[in-house]
Amino acid sequence: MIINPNKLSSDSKEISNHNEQFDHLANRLSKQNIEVKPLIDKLAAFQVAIPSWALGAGGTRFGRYSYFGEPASLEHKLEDIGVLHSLTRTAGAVSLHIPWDIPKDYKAIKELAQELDLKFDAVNSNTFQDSTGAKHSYKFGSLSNSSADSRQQAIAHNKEVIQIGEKLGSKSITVWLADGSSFPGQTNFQTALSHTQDSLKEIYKSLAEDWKLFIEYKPYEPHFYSTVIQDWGTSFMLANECGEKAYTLVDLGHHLPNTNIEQIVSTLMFKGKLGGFHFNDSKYGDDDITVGSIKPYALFLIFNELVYGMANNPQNPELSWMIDASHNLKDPLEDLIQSLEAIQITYAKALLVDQQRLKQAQQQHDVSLCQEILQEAYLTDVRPLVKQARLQSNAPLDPLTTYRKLGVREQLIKERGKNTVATGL
Ligand code: RM4
Ligand code: MN
Ligand code: MN
Repeated sequence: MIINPNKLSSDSKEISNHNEQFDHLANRLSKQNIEVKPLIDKLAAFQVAIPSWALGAGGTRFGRYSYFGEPASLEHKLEDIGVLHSLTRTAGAVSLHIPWDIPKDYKAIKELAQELDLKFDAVNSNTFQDSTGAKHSYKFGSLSNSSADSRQQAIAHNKEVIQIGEKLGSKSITVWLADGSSFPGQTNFQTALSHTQDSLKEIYKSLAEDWKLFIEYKPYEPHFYSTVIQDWGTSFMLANECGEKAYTLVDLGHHLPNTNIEQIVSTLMFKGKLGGFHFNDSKYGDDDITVGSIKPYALFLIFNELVYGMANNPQNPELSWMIDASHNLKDPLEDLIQSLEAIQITYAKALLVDQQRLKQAQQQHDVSLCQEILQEAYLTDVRPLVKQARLQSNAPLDPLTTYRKLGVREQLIKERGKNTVATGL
């Protein structure tokens, strides 16, 4: 389904309401010497990739409930992302998960992506499941497995993922490993780490000059005693061992409760080694729920460091942004619209932080003022800025309401039927 652009414009009453609110805020901000236009441009330019696996109903260990009209093919998935992009103009990329979404016809897929104005962002390998007919199992690990056969198979898979990405115009590969152990004594930590390092170096060798390797970390799950790449330090060390095209990837859900993620982001950007970033929110673990739905202030503090890093760390490359979320109850498209909105809102708030004043207050050890400066930005209702950015990009002022008004899900059910099941988790 492709939304007719004529249906996306907001009505004149909505626009005049918005104009009023926007002018009010813009006036206030210009009195604080904040230039509004460049801020809006930054918001409009901020694009987040949608993973091809996140458009279906997510399951838990206990069940999977469909919400109907799920995408049954990669083409459908691109169309879903196209819907998100036309409603928000901030979802201009797709991140493919292989082997879940191997294109059958590359030319056709590239043409469709172009038509929908979507780029191919990082490609993701998957060695956390056995593919049907696979010769060797990943039950006891992939890149770290004590069996050379399983390791070789996992390395070959990653190389194939790079080749697929090359054909589509991707420029990076994300490696997330489920490798670890569930019982003390089950594996030798050093052997597993050393195998992982060697395997990653082998994969790294097949990267083209302009490609990047992102190494994702996660403390636990699916294994409950140890994970080979458990934290940013391990990922950073491996990235350094591989070389300058290898980077750490931070996924918000991949931390133990209360971890200071903003400080991790800051350290990595200082070292020029933050390559990718996965958005989601969580209460307990890798919950993969809607961005900003649980800890919006934590997200703001993280964004504040990202904004600081983007302005002050030219040694760090442009980041690959992706929403990494799963949808067990909500319509995924609605959930993703809410996540995209939360990202824009939080980014806008972080852009409002008066960095100069903050620096001065920090130098004067004026702790209370430092907090005030952050709060001032955080407590500003920035929604008129986000709406203005959308208006500027010909997107509707209110994407979720428009999605419902246009009856997108109903239309998808009509086109695809009730019982389609998307590949993914
Ligand atoms: C993992 C990790 C990866 C994601 C897979 C599906 O937990 O977050 O980034 O692609 O899940
Ligand atoms: Mn992730
Ligand atoms: Mn995850």
